[in-house]
Amino acid sequence: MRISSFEEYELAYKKSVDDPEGFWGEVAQNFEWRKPWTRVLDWNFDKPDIKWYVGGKLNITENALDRHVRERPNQPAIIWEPNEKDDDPVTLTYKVLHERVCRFANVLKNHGVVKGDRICIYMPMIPELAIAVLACARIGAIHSVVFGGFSAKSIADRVNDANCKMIITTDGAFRGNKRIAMKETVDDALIGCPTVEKVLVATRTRTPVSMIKGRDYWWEEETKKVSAECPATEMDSEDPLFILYTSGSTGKPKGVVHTTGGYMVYSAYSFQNVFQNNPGDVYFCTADIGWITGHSYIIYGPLVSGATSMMFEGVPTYPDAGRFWDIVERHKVNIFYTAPTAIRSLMGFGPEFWKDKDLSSLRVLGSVGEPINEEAWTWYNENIGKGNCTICDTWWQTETGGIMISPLANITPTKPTYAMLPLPGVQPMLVDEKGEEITGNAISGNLCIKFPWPSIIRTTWGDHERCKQVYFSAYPGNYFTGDGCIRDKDGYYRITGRVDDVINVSGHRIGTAEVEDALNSHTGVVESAVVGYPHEIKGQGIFAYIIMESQPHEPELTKKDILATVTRIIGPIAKPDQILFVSGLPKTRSGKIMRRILRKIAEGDVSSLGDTSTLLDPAVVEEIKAAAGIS
Ligand code: 7RM
Repeated sequence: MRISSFEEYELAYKKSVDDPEGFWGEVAQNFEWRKPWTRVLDWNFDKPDIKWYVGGKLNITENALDRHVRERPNQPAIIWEPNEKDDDPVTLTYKVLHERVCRFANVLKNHGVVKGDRICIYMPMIPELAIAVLACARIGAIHSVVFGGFSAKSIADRVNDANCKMIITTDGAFRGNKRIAMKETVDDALIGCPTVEKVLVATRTRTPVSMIKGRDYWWEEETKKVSAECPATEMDSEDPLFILYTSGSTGKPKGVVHTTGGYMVYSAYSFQNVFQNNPGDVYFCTADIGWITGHSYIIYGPLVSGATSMMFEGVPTYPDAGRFWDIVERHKVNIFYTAPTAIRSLMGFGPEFWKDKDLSSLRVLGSVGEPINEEAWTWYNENIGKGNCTICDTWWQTETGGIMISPLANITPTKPTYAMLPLPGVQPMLVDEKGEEITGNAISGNLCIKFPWPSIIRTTWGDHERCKQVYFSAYPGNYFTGDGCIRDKDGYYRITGRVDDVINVSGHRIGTAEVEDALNSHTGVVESAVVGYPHEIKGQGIFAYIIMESQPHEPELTKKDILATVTRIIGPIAKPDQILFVSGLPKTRSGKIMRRILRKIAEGDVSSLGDTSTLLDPAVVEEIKAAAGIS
C-alpha cells in the first residue's frame, strides 16, 4: 500500500484506528507468504504478549531477494561507495546479491549453523555485512549485529547474553584515514566467549591477523566450497529475525528482539510511505548497519521494497567535508537520510563543500536519531534541499523497529523541528506525570503508544521481565517510549528528547548507568555520576562527576587514563566530553543522586537549581559549583 495524497493519509489513518486488523491485513497482502496467517493480531500489553500475522509462514529474504530476482534481476539492490573517493563503487544487482547471500548461507550451514542459532556480526560497512545479515535470515539464524565501534568487552557481553555460536567479522576496517582492527578486537572478546565455536573472517584491509585452526575460517575460501543455491528456510511470523542491543537507563544494554512477519511488513510499509521511493530512484541512508536505522532502512525496508540502497563505508568528513554531497552528485541520489549531528557538523565547514555540487537529483531529505534543532533544519532545507525537498524528521526507536512519527514525503505538511504526524497504524498518546492522558494541545508530556504496530519489540532477549518493566509498566496498558513530546494546536508532534537516564550523543544511545559502571571500574574511582548536557554538534555531550579516593596529582593525565578505561570497556563513543573531580555528590536522604542538579551545573545554568532542601548535605552543591568554576 502506498499513500499518495493527504486525503488518502487521513482515510488510511482513520481505517487503521477503526479497524486495525483489517488495515494491517491489507498492508500485508503486498508481500509473499508461504502460508497465510489465520489471525492478524493477538495482543496483551500487560504481559506483554504480542503476536502479528499468527500462523503465517514466510522467509523475509524471499521478499527481499527472490521476488525481485524475478521482477527486476538487473536493477541495483545495493550500491556500495568505498572509503576512498578514488576507488570504484561496487554495484550488486538483485540477481548478484541473491547469489552471494545464498552462497554465504551455505557456508553458514556447512559450519553447523541451524535455524534459531544466534550469530554475532561485527563488521565495517562493506557489502559482506549486508550479505551476512541476509544469509542468517535465509536459514533462520538470528543475527545480532554489534556496531564496529564497540570494544572487545562489549562484544563479549552481547555474545554471551545471546549465547552466540559464531562471530562473523573482517580482518580490519577503513574509516576515513584510519585503519581499525576488527579480528584482533574479536580475538580479545573470544577470551571470554565460551559458546563461540567458529569465526568467519572476510578480508578488507588485509591486515595480518591470527587464524586458529578449527575455529577461524576465511570468508573467501569458504564461499568457494559451496553452491550458489540455497532454498530459504520457512519461518513462522513470530520466529525471531534478529536481536539488537540498545542502552537503557539502568544496567547493561538489552537485546531487543524483532520477529519475522511483523518486522518485514512494517519496515517495508514505512519505507515506502515515508520516503515515497519510485522505481529507478537511488536512496542513500548514511547510518551504520550496526544500529537499527541501518537494519530497517539500509537493508530490510528498501530491499523488501525492491529499491536501490546505497551503502557508504567511510565518514562524512573524508577526504573532506563534502563527501556526502560528492556521493549524491556521483550517484544522483534522490532520497537522502542522515542524522542531525552530521548536518550540524557539516554546516560548520563552510559553503565551499556544498555550493558547487550538483544536488538537483534530491527530492526527499530525512533526519533521524535525535531532535533536529531549527538552525540545522533550515540549513538542510535551504542548502541541501534548495527549498525543493520535503524534510522528513522521522521519530522512532530500536524498539519500534520502524519509523512511527514522520511526514510522508510531499504529502504531509512540514514544520521545522516537528516530526509532524503518526503513520497510519500508530496511535500516540501523551501522558502527564500522574499518568493521565493529555488531549489536544500539550506543552509537555511523556510519549506512549496505546496500540500495537507490527514491528513492536516482542521481548528483551533472555529477560522478558525487563521488557515488561521498562516499556509496559510505567503507564499500564501502553507502550512507554522514554521520550518527552509536545503537541501543537494542529495536532503536530515534536519530540523533545529522553525523559529517562539515557543520553543521546550524536544520535547514539548511551545509558548513564553503563558509563558510570565503566568509570567506577577505573582504579581510584570511588563513585561517579554521569549526565547529558547540550552540545553544539553532538546534540548531547557526556558530563562525568567523579569522586576519587585521593585528589589526583596530575588531573589531566588521570582524566586521559579514565577515558582509556571507558574506551576499553564500552568503546570510544561512550567517552565523557567533560570530567569534573568532586569530593561529594548531591544525594537525597535515601541515597539517590539528584541528577537534576548535576544536569543544571553541567549546563552552566545554576540560576534555578530548584529545591535542594531534601539533600543530605546541601554544602556539596556549593563545592561542585566551585569546582566547575560557577558561582
Ligand atoms: C532510530 C533511532 C531512539 C531514541 C528515541 C529518541 C531519539 C530518534 C528522533 C529522536 C527526536 C527524532 N533509534 N530520536 N529519532 N528524537 N526526533 N526524529 O535513533 O534506539 O537508537 O534511539 O532516539 O530519544 O527514543 S535508537
